[in-house]
Amino acid sequence: MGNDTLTDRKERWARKMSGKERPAVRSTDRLPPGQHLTTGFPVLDLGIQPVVPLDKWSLEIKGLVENPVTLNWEQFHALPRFEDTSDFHCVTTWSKYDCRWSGVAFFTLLELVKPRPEAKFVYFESYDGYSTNTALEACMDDDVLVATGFDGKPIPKEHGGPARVIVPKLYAWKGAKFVRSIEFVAVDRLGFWEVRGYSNTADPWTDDRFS
Ligand SMILES: Nc1nc2c(c(=O)[nH]1)N[C@H]1C(S)=C(S)[C@@H](COP(=O)(O)O)O[C@H]1N2
Ligand SMILES: [Mo]
Repeated sequence: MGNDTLTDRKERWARKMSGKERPAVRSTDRLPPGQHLTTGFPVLDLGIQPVVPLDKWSLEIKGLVENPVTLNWEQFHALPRFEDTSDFHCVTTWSKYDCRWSGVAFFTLLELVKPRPEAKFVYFESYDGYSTNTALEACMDDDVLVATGFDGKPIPKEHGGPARVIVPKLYAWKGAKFVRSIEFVAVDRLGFWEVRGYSNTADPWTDDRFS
């Protein structure tokens, strides 16, 4: 399937679904409303899985911070390591429990770059041209990380290796696979799916899928 086809279809679907009113009732179940459990690990992307050799990889952290940095693979791995197990919820209705991610906690990156008080949002860009955005507050949760490992092994390319962002409490499109840069901004800037009708807040527990 071509790249356009997949993106166009998902976009049409988002438009269709956005017309429907949904009550914002917070689920108390582990499985958010409208989701079903999957045991496999589906791959969702734009049809491009960029090959980024580790000696060419870098993560740029920039914008409204005291200490902007560009980390190479070695420098990134010199940061304190973090491991966390979380559930994964894709807006296309599948959820996967108990994903064991390892990498660097987002709060470690915050300590390193020191966002200025004006920074209220975060904008992520990826090696495949993808982008997404979150409120800074959403990234300050203790389960948010830039992951390089899944289930004790390096993240396979199809799941966003060398490094991807994981924001477990939001729908999974808020976590950039193949992440390349993280920018702290004062004014929210919509990412790839956010400009195409997906919710900006993306809370699985209130079925908050479309804007
Ligand atoms: N760079 C990039 N990150 C991305 C995407 C993408 O297309 N490109 N898709 C998002 C979506 S919609 C989902 S559900 C998850 C899918 O992750 P997976 O392929 O590991 O299941 O990655 C998110 N991050
Ligand atoms: Mo998704």
